[in-house]
Amino acid sequence: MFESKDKKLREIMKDGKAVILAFDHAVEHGPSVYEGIDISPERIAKIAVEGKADGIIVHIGVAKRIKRLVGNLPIIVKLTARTSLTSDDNQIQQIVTSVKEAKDIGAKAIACTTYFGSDREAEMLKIFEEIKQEANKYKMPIFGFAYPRGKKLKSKYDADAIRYAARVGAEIGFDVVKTYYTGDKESFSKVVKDCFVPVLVAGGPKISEEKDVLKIVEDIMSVGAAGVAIGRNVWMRKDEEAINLLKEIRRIVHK
Ligand code: FBP
Repeated sequence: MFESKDKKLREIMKDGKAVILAFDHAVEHGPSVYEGIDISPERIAKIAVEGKADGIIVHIGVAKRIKRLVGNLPIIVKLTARTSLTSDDNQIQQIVTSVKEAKDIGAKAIACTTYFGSDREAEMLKIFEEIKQEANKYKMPIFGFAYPRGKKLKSKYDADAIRYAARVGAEIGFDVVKTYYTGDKESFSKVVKDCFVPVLVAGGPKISEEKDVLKIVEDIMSVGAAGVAIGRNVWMRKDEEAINLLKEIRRIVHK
């Protein structure tokens, strides 16, 4: 049966907005960083389902494990990876899962990271082109993580660099861009204005007060963001707090 990318995207972003739970961190940062937190796939799936997320971003191993637990919750499989065991100068993510593999387990979309500005940017652009060809073939929407990197940057949260990375993501074929928050509404409004596809915001490192997380969500939504793809700020809390916070985020994003 013919299925368009748009139809699949609408299953995740019914009103053009989305609250996605992100969980690729044990690959990117390693388990010991999350000592004391239950990072089992089953727990994260339960938080996503009970918190009524619009989707969950995971690697293929987690996707296979949670598939039967999540019911209709759309799974977005992340295709690229790097670990923190490699040198900080080695800013590249390699393809570790194919679009076909993601589709075969029932994923509704795929995700991949591109580090714009990295010394290895050219390789990453080539990797994205390979992913895009396959994603187009299988009609899978692409959630592209547009993250600035590189020696020219003082910080990866530099507002102009985030604006630039998000724009490039839209130009080269990301269906949805996920990027960092710039830290203030004014600069983030420029990121959204110049990025002609929906922009989701990453949550970043855990913020202790929930009200401060919700304030960021209010702020980004007020300047036109399409929602969040948030991880640590949700699942690093106790189960009930995580679930309630997700619901609160939902209330703001979908209002
Ligand atoms: P968070 O909401 O926890 O920041 O998760 C979003 C995310 O994009 C993850 O998917 C990814 O592992 C992480 O941020 C990467 O963050 P960083 O580039 O700071 O390592």
